[in-house]
Amino acid sequence: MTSTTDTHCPYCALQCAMRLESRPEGSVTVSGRDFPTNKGGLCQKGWTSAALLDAPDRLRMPLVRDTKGGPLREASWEEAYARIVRGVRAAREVGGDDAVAVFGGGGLTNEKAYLLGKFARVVLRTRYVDYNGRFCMSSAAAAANRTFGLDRGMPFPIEDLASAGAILLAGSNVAETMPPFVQHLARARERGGLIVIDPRRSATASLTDDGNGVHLQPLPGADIAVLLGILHVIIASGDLDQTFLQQRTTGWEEVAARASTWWPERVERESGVPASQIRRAAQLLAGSVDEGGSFVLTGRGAEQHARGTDTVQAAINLALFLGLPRRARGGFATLTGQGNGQGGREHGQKSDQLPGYRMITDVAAREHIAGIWGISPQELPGPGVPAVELLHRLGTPDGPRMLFVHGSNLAVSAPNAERARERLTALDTLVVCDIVPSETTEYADVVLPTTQWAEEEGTMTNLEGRLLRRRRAQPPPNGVRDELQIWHDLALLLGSNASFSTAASEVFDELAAASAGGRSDYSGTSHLALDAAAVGPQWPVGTDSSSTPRPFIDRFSTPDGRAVLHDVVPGRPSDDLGDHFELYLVTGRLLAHYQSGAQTRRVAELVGATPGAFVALHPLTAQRLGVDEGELVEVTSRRGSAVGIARITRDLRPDVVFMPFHFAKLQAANNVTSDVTDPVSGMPEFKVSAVQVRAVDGAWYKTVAERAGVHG
Ligand SMILES: Nc1nc2c(c(=O)[nH]1)N[C@H]1C(S)=C(S)[C@@H](COP(=O)(O)OP(=O)(O)OC[C@H]3O[C@@H](n4cnc5c(=O)[nH]c(N)nc54)[C@H](O)[C@@H]3O)O[C@H]1N2
Ligand SMILES: Nc1nc2c(c(=O)[nH]1)N[C@H]1C(S)=C(S)[C@@H](COP(=O)(O)OP(=O)(O)OC[C@H]3O[C@@H](n4cnc5c(=O)[nH]c(N)nc54)[C@H](O)[C@@H]3O)O[C@H]1N2
Ligand code: SF4
Ligand SMILES: [Mo]
Repeated sequence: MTSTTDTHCPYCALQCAMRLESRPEGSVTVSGRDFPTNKGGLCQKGWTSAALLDAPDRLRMPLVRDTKGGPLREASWEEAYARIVRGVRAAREVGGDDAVAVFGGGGLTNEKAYLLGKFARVVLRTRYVDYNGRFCMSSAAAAANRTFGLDRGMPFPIEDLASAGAILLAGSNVAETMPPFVQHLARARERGGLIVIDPRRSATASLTDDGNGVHLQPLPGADIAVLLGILHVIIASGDLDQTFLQQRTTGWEEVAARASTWWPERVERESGVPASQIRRAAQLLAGSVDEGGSFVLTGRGAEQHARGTDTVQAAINLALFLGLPRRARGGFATLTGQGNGQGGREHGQKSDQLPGYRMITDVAAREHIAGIWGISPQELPGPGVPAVELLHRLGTPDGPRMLFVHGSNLAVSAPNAERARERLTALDTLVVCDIVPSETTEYADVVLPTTQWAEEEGTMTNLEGRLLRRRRAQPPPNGVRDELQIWHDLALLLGSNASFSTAASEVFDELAAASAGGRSDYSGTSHLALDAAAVGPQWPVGTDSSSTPRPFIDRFSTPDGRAVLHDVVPGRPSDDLGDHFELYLVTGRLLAHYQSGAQTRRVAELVGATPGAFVALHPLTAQRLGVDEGELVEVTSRRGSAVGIARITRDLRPDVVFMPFHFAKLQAANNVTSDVTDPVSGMPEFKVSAVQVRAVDGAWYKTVAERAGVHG
């Protein structure tokens, strides 16, 4: 008999609702379901997501490596666990509790994110826990926390966008990264009010064609100047919301003074965006505040810079000057990326946080969480370090000697990836838990096979801060274990008597209690309540169980209720042009692939759509470098090189080249990127690197590629 399960997509933060039909012989079909974010729609990755369930090389047995450099071989769970326990003991003998580190992922369910943090702090007793959300959302989170006192990426229901007269997208390419999102832009486009800031004419920038809006195409990293220019015009035209600024914010006078020095012609000189476009963008935003509403939204293009927090801040400042957050129609939001990017950063994978978005240095928070975990506050470790710093410390004399990775393929996705791979090699023991072999499992001493999305129960928190249920449609393959089970088993074997339930609903109840009274309070809901609701609530969901769709309408979450503006100044990228590195490389995403590609490079239809890396460049640049369409080119920075097929296009500025980061080995864009990070958020500068580009000999490449095992 066919069984039907209502769940959500395994991939991005839009968390499109889907229905899975599982047939007895094992085949699964996917269809879209109505939900606020997707209205029944799915993208190509969603449609093809079931293909991953029976990937031919799916991990089905633990693997261990007997000697460094030797092969991985199949092992029993008992043997793999014993190896891990030995590794933990040996590392602790050398370096104490902090000799073991944990790296998590924003794709893990809330239940797993919570238990992984608990495992790190209670069982391993290490301060070294962080996760790939540092690569993703941390600049926006830092800017929101310091301004609003709360980091809920989208502080309103996504459906509020439907009436909008103007929407500014700074560094977000939703047409490829969240295709069903484009329907929420329809009204703004009809009114000619879509504003896209992107150094590329991305698929989303093209949505402004035919009078639907305006595309501002600055130099990478020049957004602060552009946003200050727009603010300059708004202030000069008297379109600022003075009452709102006076009553509900602080710090706006300094920002106004700064903006007064960034007139549009100066911004044009700095960023390359014509002054007329800056004025147009300002008019569109100001003109729609009372006409359907104006919205300012940011994506990774604004954030993944050495000054990412300040860039998001500039966008927030703009929204505050227009008084957007006080309106039911209008506001500022950041578009969270990973499936559980929002929930994953609330419950304790981040080095400085405890569940409920509590700070690990806060005495009351430590007491509360220690109470839930049955330990004394003194036993709780202190704050660790952000992801990139954690990677840098691996295998150094004073750093961690053992690492657990759950839900990240960092050998491909970490910045300056060659350095990251060297650090993995320097570890005594690397444990990687995944559903498929990845470029990171290639470095592992122990590989643990785990369940995936349609095989597990849990909850996710989507980009609106809305809780939803992930449901099990079919049993996992024999030999595979749920991570809740893995942490339960390892806790026992490592001599901990803390409770590690293997039932997701019980873990949720514990998480809910731990979050009670915290900034992201989930205490008023449960699996049962979420199952009964047509659409889940947006947090905080306190004891009265009510949803909080628009937390900032009347007051912000800062101690005095006021939003705190911060003065920010334009500057140059940290990895700037010079020394023969005369072009900027921008990295980003393609429709058909997800992240490091560990999942989507295994789905035939997606590989068919985009088989390998390419390097997009402007015709003038191609001509100057003597590169033809389809030729192999190599992109080199101060750190390393990556290759791809040349794609010549007018969608780029002549001073910018683009590469997707979904491909591995010689095609990995992160061989090139810099691991300099934003000082506030710890986010790496993925979006801009100074590079040189040259055509390479195809025969040479073929030999090297074959040796390195590159396909596509
Ligand atoms: N298909 C697909 N969808 C995804 C993902 C995926 O891997 N594949 N990943 C998910 C995740 S985790 C995330 S974080 C989101 C990311 O979603 P997006 O933020 O939309 O994705 P990106 O392609 O990384 O970056 C967006 C745009 O920023 C532009 N950009 C680069 N530099 C700058 C700059 O200096 N200023 C400005 N204004 N723009 C710049 C790039 O040209 C790019 O078009 O997507 C989610 N959805
Ligand atoms: N150059 C460049 N680099 C970037 C970016 C960029 O724009 N440019 N973007 C950055 C961003 S925003 C992000 S979010 C990162 C993401 O990069 P990664 O952290 O590498 O993310 P994924 O590729 O999604 O890796 C997730 C891994 O976990 C596995 N997995 C899936 N579900 C589970 C599960 O439930 N449990 C476990 N244990 N494993 C699971 C998958 O098979 C996969 O191997 O990349 C960053 N890197
Ligand atoms: S937009 Fe995101 S959540 Fe929706 S189907 Fe595509 S990958 Fe899945
Ligand atoms: Mo992300």
